[in-house]
Amino acid sequence: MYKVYGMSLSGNCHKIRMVLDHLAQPYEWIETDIGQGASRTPEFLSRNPVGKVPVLELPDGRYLSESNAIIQYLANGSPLWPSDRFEQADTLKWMFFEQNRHEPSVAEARYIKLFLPADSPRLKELPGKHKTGNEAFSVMEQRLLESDFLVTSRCNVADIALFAYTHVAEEGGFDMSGYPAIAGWIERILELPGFTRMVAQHGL
Ligand SMILES: N[C@@H](CCC(=O)N[C@@H](CS)C(=O)NCC(=O)O)C(=O)O
Repeated sequence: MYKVYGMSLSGNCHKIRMVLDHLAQPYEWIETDIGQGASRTPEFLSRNPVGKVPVLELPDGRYLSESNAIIQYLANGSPLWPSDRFEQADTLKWMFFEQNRHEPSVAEARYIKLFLPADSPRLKELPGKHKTGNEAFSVMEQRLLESDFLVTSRCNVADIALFAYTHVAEEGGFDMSGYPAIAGWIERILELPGFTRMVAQHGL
């Protein structure tokens, strides 16, 4: 059985839960509180020297880190990973977009607002994060005005990668009312089996 070292309120970790639940794969979730330094212990660093969750432990004892690498590994061979070569590359394109353009703005704004004290000097970063986050949402909105999902007409791992922090963007102070196509896409994803919102129901 797979083991997932993750924090339930992290979007990067929620991606793994969604793919495993959707594919009905059994797994053990090991709640790892990064706020308490649990990702920086020598034991954790032996699983991922970068010191970040999520980490997947395979049944044979190997470890895999980086959320998008993990979901690609899990999805390979399922309908969540396309068989067409161009669609595979296009899926990766959106997953790189998520890590390079979306996550550093959208996830970081949420982190600053939800997890840092109200007098944190990092609060002054929020306007910049909102500007670049909205630029990323505009790119997604444009695509989703013409297609039900990001790559093809079916949901795949690129949608899951970008859903993770988009569906909780309001928690980072984003006004999502100007993105109706993104709102429809979020609802379509939530209608699929195993796909859930990231909420405290998962053990916190
Ligand atoms: N690119 C990585 C980012 C992982 C990441 O930033 N994890 C955060 C939680 S969302 C973390 O573990 N932070 C702990 C730390 O930096 O000490 C991925 O997608 O897995």
